[in-house]
Amino acid sequence: MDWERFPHRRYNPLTDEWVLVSPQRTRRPWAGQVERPPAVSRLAYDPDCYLCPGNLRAGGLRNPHYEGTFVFTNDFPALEPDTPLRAVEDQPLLRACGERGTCRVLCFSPRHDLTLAEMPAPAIRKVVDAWVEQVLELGQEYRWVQVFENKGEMMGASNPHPHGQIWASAGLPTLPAKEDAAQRAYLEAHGRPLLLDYAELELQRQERLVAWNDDWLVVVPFWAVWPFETILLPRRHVRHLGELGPAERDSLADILKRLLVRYDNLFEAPFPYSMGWHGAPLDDAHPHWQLHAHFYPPLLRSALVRKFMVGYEMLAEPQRDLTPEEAAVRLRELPAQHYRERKSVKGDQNGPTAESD
Ligand code: H2U
Ligand code: ZN
Repeated sequence: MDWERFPHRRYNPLTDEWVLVSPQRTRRPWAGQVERPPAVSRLAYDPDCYLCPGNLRAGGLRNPHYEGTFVFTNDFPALEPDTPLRAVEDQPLLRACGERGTCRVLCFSPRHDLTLAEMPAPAIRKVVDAWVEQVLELGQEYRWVQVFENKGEMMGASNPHPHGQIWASAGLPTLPAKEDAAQRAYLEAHGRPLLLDYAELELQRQERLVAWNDDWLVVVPFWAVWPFETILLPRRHVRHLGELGPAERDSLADILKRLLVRYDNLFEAPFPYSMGWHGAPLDDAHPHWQLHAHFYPPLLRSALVRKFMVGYEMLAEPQRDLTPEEAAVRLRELPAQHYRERKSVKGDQNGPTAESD
């Protein structure tokens, strides 16, 4: 079958879901919503930012004068450690259960104006170390530790200061539970972890590769839903972030930089996304699990035109026009140097990323 020309459905073996791909539609005209260009902060320190060193947060606590990364308990947590775990299940149609957990915020850098993409690799390595520490620490008490970053106004991030979040919970949330079941079934059927087989296949085929180094690869997954969605995979069997050795943490910083620079270069604008880590729960061995990170960017055609998950997607199933193979080629062929670095060399600070108001 000629994937490039005909509508078809692709299977996501990690979640047991399908996506409709309609490559024949990529040339349809667009007259829909155009977003405002994202504002780029040029301030290294913002006295009004609740994440900058030394500043006061909502709730009255003051940040220390931190120099690398900084972690604090979210002042408005979605989960709390002392919630009773009672379940209400006497009516099968009205089920609920208490959930216990905690939420933390992780500042990636004291610099208000940087993003992960623009941080030097050794500074990104410090963020990797913070992720590892948080997973190992919170994994002692909680079954699931969700490390994630919402980047950009378009994704609802409340503040341009580079930061991510960590939510830990006693129970396994819906999406990790699906991935857990699929990976368990695959190991039972094939004797190897699903995503280890998948990484090998993608390294052989090379059609969907975006970036790679000795320990990691990034691909637009065969079953991607978002136009420029990617998955970051280790090349050996690694169950969770806590299993990464020092060299692998360095090479992780390297691959993150390669990916995020390409993302920013795609539309020469700060690239919004939600990303997060999925790894084995820390309560047991879980040999079926393979560590991976998902990147879900909302942009479609430019820094101003986003994809909406509406209509058919809310009611039937996700759909995309651009094929994952086309998206991978576009990302792979972008320059490895960040566009802002290139432009500052030329002395040009204007363009689509300039402050919008
Ligand atoms: P975003 O990653 O979506 O920008 O969210 C940042 C978090 O920071 C958000 O969960 C928390 C919010 O509850 N926050 C604090 O903990 N203290 C503050 O002073 C403001 C925001
Ligand atoms: Zn700040």
